[in-house]
Amino acid sequence: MKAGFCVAAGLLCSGIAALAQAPAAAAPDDFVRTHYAKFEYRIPMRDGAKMFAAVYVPKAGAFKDAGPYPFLMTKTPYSCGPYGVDKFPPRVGPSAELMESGYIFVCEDARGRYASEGVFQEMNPHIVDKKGPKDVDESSDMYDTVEFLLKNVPNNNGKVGITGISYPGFYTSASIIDSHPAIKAASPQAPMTDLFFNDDGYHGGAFMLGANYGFYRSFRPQKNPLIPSAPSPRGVSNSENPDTYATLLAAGPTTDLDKGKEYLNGENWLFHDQVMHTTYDDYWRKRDLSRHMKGVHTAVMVVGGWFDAEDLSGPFKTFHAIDQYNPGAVNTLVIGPWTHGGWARTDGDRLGDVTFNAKTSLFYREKIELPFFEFYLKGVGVDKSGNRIGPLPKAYVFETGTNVWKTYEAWPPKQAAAKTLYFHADGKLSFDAPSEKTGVDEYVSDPAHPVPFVGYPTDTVPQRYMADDQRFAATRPDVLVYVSEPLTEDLTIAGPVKPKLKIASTGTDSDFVVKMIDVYPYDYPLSQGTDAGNKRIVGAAPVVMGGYEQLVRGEPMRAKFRDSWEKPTALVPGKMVTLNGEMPDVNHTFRAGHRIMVQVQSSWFPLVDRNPQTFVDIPLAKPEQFVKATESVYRSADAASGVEVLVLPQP
Ligand code: PG9
Repeated sequence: MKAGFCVAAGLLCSGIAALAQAPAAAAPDDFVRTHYAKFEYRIPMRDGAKMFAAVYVPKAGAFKDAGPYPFLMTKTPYSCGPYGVDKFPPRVGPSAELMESGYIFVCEDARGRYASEGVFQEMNPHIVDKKGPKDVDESSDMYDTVEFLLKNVPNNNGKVGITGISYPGFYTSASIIDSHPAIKAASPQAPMTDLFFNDDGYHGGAFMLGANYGFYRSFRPQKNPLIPSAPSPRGVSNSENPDTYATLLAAGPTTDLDKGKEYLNGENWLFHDQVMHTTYDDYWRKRDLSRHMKGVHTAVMVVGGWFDAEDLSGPFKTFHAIDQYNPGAVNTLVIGPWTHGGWARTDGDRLGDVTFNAKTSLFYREKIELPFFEFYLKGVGVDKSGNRIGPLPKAYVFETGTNVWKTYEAWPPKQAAAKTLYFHADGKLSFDAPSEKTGVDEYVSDPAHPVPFVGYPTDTVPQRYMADDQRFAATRPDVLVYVSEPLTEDLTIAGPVKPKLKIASTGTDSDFVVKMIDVYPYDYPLSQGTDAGNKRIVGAAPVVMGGYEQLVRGEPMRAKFRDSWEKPTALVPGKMVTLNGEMPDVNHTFRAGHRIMVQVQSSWFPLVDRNPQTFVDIPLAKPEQFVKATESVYRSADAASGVEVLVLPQP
């Protein structure tokens, strides 16, 4: 097959199972076929590998704007199907609004995935000092791709946009390092940035078992990129217990999972790598994209969701890295009340039992995302309603609690000031530091009976968990609860949430999970529930929201990493140590009448793998190494514990 073009008869064009990139658009189902002509290319990279690209070019007369058109690209490891110039997906591009505006949409299979040649690497590491054409990475591949497209695709205006969510978000960020001058707009969305530091792999040093257990059942190495192994569903099959709390508790150490049939009997090296690199070693350091975000010459809009259970941290890391290494760059952060990719896939008006009183995703797609690309790729200065559009504010964020969009000149806002909420006797919480000479709260943590992360059976990680009611946990003897008095006025926090604990354990390792919670007043009105997929349950019994304990932010901290992510150290049983952490940012208002709650526990299962509470390489822990431990949290004048937040002045 000659480079650069695919013929309809070849293997490449066979109908490889298409993974729908996104839900069907509101436009007629045949909109893509009637408005776009499809081409397929095999684009040669400098090392000789050919990347597959599906290109959709506006048909003459199909749009008011006759072109020439900019490119709007995405790169994905999840397939650019359906393959074949006579096969069309239900939608092209990130939104119906953009599809209906007219762009040259390009989807490129990632190196070594599906119809692209080369060798796939998880979060393909960036090569700083390239010595020759064999030294290739996402930056060089994108440069070569753009050069090819500009020369070979008809009716283009010489400008390129790149965008994508999750892994495609990673490819967007990695592609704009030393960016090609034709790239004028990039939007990394929920970009994986550092899998070990609070993206998909590890949080606070603890392995995110539930999500990875599901994801790697379908994300597998492909022996021959042209004939991918059929992905298995992320959830469990009907023959398995649909409650992974029970199945993963019975499964024992994660190394046994790794050898299981669902992970190709240990041959799914993608999962194996995630499980076995349990410290911040060179495997992770090479893949920390934030340290390479240099030479960014394009306008950037980083997008994320406050309730993104997979890549919440990545958007903040990428946004701050671009500012750090590219002073003066056009770089905006947009964060809404969304789950992973929710801004492209939902109305954004609710999550579980919590409502946001507005279709935030529709607002984002029409008033933020569409103008961003129209402005930088087409030079359009007004939106559909005739309002002027132009550079976005530095930070464009949705404030939960008050449920309003806010803009700031910096993120976190310069006006926010650090204050600590301290733990007190009798489960009290306040901004006053403790004065008592002594004070400690204790509980027994038993790895055989870990604290669940949700109060209902589930076979996946329902994204609604990030705003779910915590009353199911509050009554457990192995959960500490600290709660403030009802607030007399609104209290708004904006930025990272930093637990600062003084702890001890009778074990030689332990986890401490800190959850910040918004407690609703008892007279709060009922709400209609939704299922784990965030769909309204018609006819469902109303949810009692009075006293609801809404999770605002929660994260684990694995005590062995308290001094070093590279070299973990054991706890000395009974000896008090300092355990500080940083949880991903929030922008939440605790309304007047609400109370602030903090819960502390030593397991969060099966969201997080169990800590045996013995100092050991956890995937290899033996069953007998899983031991009960008495955990102590100190709250005295000389050994205070609490959570530091950034408080915004009330308007
Ligand atoms: N963020 C998802 C993921 C990527 C890599 C490892 C695990 C999960 C995703 O791309 O959907």
